[in-house]
Amino acid sequence: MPKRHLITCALPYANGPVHIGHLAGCFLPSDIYNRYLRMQGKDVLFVCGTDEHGVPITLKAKNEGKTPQQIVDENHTIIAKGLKDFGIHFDTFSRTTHKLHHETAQDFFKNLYDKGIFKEEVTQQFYDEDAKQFLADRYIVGTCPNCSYDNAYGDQCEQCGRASSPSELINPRSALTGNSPILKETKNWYLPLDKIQEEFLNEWVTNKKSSWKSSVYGQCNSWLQEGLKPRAMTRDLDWGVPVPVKGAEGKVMYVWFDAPIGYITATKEAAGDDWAKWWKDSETELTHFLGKDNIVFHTIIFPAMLHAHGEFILPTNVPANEFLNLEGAKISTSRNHAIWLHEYLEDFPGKTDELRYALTSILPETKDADFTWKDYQAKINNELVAILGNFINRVIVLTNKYYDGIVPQGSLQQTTTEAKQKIETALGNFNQRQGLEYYMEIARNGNKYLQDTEPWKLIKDEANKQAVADCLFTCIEIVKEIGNYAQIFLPNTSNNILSLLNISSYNDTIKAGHQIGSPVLLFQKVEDETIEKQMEKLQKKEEVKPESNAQNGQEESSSSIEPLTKSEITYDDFVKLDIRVGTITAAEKVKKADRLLNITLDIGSETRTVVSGIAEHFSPEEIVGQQVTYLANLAPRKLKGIESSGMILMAEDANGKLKFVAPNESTDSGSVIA
Ligand code: B3M
Ligand code: ZN
Repeated sequence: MPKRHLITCALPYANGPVHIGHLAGCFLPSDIYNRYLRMQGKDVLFVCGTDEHGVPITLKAKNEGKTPQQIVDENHTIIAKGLKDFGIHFDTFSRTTHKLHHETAQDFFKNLYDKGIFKEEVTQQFYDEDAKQFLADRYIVGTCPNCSYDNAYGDQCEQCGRASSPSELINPRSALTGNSPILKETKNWYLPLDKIQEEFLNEWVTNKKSSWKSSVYGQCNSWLQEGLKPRAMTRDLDWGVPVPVKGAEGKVMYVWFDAPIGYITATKEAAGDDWAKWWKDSETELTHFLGKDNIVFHTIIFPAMLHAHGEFILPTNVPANEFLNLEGAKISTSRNHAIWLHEYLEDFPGKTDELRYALTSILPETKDADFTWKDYQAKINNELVAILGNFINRVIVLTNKYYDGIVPQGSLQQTTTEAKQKIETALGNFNQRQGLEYYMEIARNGNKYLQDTEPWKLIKDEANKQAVADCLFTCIEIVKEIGNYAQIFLPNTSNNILSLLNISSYNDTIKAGHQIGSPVLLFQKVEDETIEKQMEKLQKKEEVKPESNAQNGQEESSSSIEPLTKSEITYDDFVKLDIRVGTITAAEKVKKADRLLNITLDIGSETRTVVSGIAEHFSPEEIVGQQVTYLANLAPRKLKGIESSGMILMAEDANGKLKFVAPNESTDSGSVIA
């Protein structure tokens, strides 16, 4: 059992505000985990802040005729407010432009430098002679060798998504002046990731195999299998943390070097002189929350830095999430296909728990998820209003009606212990969607209990007086439990329930004779009109601009540094796959799972059941008769209680649309694909 828990949430990049993808990717999951641990009485510190260095900020400043500092000041304020309004409860929300951060990052760099960890290397880099500065990859534009888009960046083409390096661009030009850059020598300091891999990372990562999410471990492992290369930790740029060594004048740290050190700075801000126990005591458990595009930085580069330094603990877990899509398409800040927190707050004042709920119920924990306004409406109307709100309202109304709001003397007929245990186990394992489902079970069971007991019938007969009292006494306890766990998922609602129950804390015991409050509805129905308006707004907002896939605004998403290709496999590996043609003979929706279809597949020799996450793309009726490509020997697994054998392989286009992969003419079910 760790003595204390340090939770970090990836630092949002301060070149723009944050949207629901960020909320679902890491803010909500980290906040839920933080609230869950605190409820268990654990010693917790939860830190975050804005990541304020890097090239995109300097480019934005230039385009808008502002200074980089102005850009990050503006965005820090907007981001901090949005997160606070959504109840994301950091102990501190710091900034990487703070003086303390510069000092902390410089101490760290100096420590590695003094130990002789860095390799100094002189390389040729593009240089703009008019602007008199070296050009970061983002400052170089040219024609993409892949799709011929002529405004591709040096590190990535925004049209086709291809990661590249500036030297691959056709006709490279400087984004500052439009001139053709020249190549000029410059010295930089490299972290020898190849060496650190050998002496440390390989083994450290291998040990995480059973405790980390398979997606996180898998990504990490594929980087290691490709073999890491030394990576420059300094840049020729004038915006960032100055490199504190001789010969590095005018250079700053690579933004991904200083950003994670921001977690340490934020800890210092929160804990003052006491900060070191959070980072240097092996009894602290460190958990990093982030989106999948930041995995490599938190599982490889930052741990390599911490290891090289030697005095710091390393993360115990990095429960990264996948991406959230919006209305079936990737969230894109450049196309403005996004729901920004500050806009939601304007359109839905006071309705932050509603969005927290809708997002938590679809968190992209194991694969990309899709937010739709229709689903938002359904979740609120059919779950928050119809189940949770309805139960609580009935209990408060009945208690007021039968007992003038005074809790009757009764005995507990039901407990919520089982649901509580299930919630806690799920949250402890980072299964937060599931945790929310168990949470709603408390309200569902409460409704059922009330419905089965029918106090409104019992009350008619004096002989049942005690039974009515027992029922409402029990229901009030259930309401209290719902309020108690709402502290994790729905913080405003939790406060509202305190007022309904007229108590000041969930530690208070509610005894007979206690006066509760009057009924007030916790949630309002979302009308069709409201949703239609939002959908229209989304369409109007979108300008036709080339799309950027990354859900970050950072200088380099992981895909733009090295291609995220899977590692090579041998022919022997390949022949292990038993791929067949199958024919769908029946399909139906899986209950309580919007994305899943239960498919019956004819594979010639037998019939298989496959649960497939394609329900949002195809209706059951339209796919019967469809031939598919089927991976037959994938180990079976249970999904929503149904055993699913094998997997139907799908093609996904650039817009995230799924398509079946079928033989070009109908063939026998079971035909082998090889
Ligand atoms: N700022 C993520 C991003 O921009 C990046 C995270 C830093 S965490 C140390 O999406
Ligand atoms: Zn391209």
